[in-house]
Amino acid sequence: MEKAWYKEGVVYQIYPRSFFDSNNDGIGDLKGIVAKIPYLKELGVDIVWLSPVYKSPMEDNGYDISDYQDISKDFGTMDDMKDLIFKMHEAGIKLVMDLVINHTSKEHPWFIKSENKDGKYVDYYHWEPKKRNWSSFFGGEAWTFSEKRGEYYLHLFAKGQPDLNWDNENVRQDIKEMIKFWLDLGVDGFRCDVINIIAKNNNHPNGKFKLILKGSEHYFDNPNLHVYLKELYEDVFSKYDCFTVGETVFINPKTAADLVNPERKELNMVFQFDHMAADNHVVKWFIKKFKPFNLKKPLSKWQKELNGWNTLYLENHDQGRSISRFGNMDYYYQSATLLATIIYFQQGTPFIYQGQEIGMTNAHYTELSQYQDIETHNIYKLGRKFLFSHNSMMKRIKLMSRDNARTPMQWNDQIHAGFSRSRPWLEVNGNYKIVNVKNNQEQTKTILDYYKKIIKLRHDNEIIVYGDYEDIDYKNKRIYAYKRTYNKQELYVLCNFSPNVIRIKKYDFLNQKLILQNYSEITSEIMKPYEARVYLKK
Ligand code: TEU
Ligand code: CA
Repeated sequence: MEKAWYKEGVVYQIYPRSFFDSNNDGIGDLKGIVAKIPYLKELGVDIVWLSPVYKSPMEDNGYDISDYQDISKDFGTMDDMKDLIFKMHEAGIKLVMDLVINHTSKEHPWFIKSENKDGKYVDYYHWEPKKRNWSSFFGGEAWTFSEKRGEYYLHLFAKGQPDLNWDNENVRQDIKEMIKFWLDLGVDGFRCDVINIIAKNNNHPNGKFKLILKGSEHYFDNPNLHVYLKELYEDVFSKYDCFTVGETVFINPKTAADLVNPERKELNMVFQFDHMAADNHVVKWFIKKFKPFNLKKPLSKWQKELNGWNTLYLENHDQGRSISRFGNMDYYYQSATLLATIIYFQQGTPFIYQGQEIGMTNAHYTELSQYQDIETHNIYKLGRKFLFSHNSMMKRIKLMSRDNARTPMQWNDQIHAGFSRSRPWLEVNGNYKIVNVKNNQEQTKTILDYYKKIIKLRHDNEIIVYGDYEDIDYKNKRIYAYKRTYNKQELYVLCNFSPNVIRIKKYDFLNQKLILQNYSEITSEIMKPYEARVYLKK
């Protein structure tokens, strides 16, 4: 296994809009991130990934970019961005940006010119004189009529996010130039938004009948994907000391390996979503009761089957909070730390989403009007159209809306949780008086402390980063246990993923050195609810 800084580092994802507001306009910003660098240092993370801060009409909170080489006024200026890169590097933290190149905003000059059939821009996007039946990831149709051009354009996400035509060489050239611009500014890598769907069948045939994502057979696993990713790698990424993590939808360990196997020279790692379906039927709005085994199964599968480097995450800006989905509020500290133990002692690069390290929970909004997210509102409308009741839709939204992850970061118990002195763009979670950074820093035995310990352990023990993975008693539905092996070392993770007190086997490793635990008192063969332990045998 080849060593690399991006395998050894711990990544912290910042959703800039909700992190810290430096000028009190209710929106988090770049200066706000600079102000919190000491916090990131204290936590011990090595790499920060910023969700998009580019110029954007904000139909999808910045995932709709109208200028790749400018910063949204909401967040600051290009000088603020340069300052942030400089100060992060000064603090020894690398900075990774979001790269949204499947689509732009419909306000991007390329799209405006394409609508006007202006010169080389005619085919920068996907156009058809007749509407196709494809459906969008946000619910509803994926082809929308442009009055100006008199044709339909493809948008796999919101109407304001037209998909770029990657078969067009000029598009690829422009994108490559743009990526170089950021790498030359000092950026250390990219999280590549929905990167495995950039290549499409350019005849755009109608899709087969399907309940969701009609038309997806015309862009999933398109062979040109690999051609284009190799081109990006060859012409750009390989020339810098940077890394790429692809966000990849509907992927399995085999198709993922075609992207991340180092010999293929495409991406360094990908985010897969199998374990995000532990409480739903793949489409997150079709919820089902969470069962721990449904989290264990996909996680173990990817550890064992992926021929390449994994990513380790439980949350991001699109997902409900992990404690609310997979934990247990009756055992708040224990279940939050258990989840962290399970995921971050596996092999791969760890990603922590802002607020996860202090145990932030779902938003607990009661009214639809409290939600801002375009996906949430689209889905509500669609659900009602298909005769789901208001209550049924609200139940799904309360668990799954992306806004659950986007509520402002809870810094302290003061007004607006210390995020801003003005009313934030999205309401603060009502539990901020208890759940906040300051309490975590001042009290003993906190979730934040536990995260700091994990990060330090990963830094101090190569076995956690590079060791081989092997399940222990895989079929046990309540115990999640595994072994890591590296050189002559062995590491054991033992978790009781249940609210019951259980008696466990007399495992050999129980007399090894305990390096982490989430209960102060431990009885060797009895495990308390959501108890987690890590043993190291040197
Ligand atoms: O998300 C891609 C994606 O597949 C989403 O539809 C995801 O499944 C959904 O948000 C889960 O609810 C990426 C970004 O992470 C997301 O924030 C953007 O809205 C989307 O791409 C479009 O750029
Ligand atoms: Ca601000």
